[in-house]
Amino acid sequence: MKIVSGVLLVIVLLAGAVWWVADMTPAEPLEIDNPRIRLVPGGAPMAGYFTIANHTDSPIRLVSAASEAFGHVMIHRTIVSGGDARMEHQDSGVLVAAGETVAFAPKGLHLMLMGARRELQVGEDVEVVLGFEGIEPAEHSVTFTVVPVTSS
Ligand SMILES: [Cu+2]
Repeated sequence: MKIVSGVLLVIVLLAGAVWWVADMTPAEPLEIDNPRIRLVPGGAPMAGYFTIANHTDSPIRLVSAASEAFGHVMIHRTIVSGGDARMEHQDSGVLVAAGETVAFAPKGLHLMLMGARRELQVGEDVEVVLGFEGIEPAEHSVTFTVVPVTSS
C-alpha cells in the first residue's frame, strides 16, 4: 500500500513538473502583436503596423505581405531627413534577429496597403498573409484591426 501511494506521489510530482516547464515556454515561436491598419478613405494607400517577436534561436525574415482586401501590399520604411520624409521599399525584407522584437510603427517600418478592394470600416478585421524565411510554416495569416487614421 505504501509503495503504491509512493509511486502515485512521484507520478503526480512529475506531471506537475512537466506542466510547469510547458507553461514556461512561449506559446508561439513567432509572435505578432497589435496588428492594425490605419483607415484612409477614398482609395489612398493605408499603413499597417504591428510588432514581430522572434522567440526562436535563429534569424527570421519577413519577405512578403498580401491581402485579399488590397490590390497590392509592400514593405516600406519611412526615412525622415532634414524635415523631409520619404518611403523606401525593403527589397530584401525585414530581418528579425534571434530573440529580438521589431516594431512596424508610425515614422518607421510599415506595410503599405494599396488599392483597397472595398470600403473598410473602423473596427473591422482584415486578414493579411505575412510570408517569412527562416521559419515553418512560411506563411502566417494575421488578423489586422482597422483603426482610425488618427490613432498611433
Ligand atoms: Cu509606405
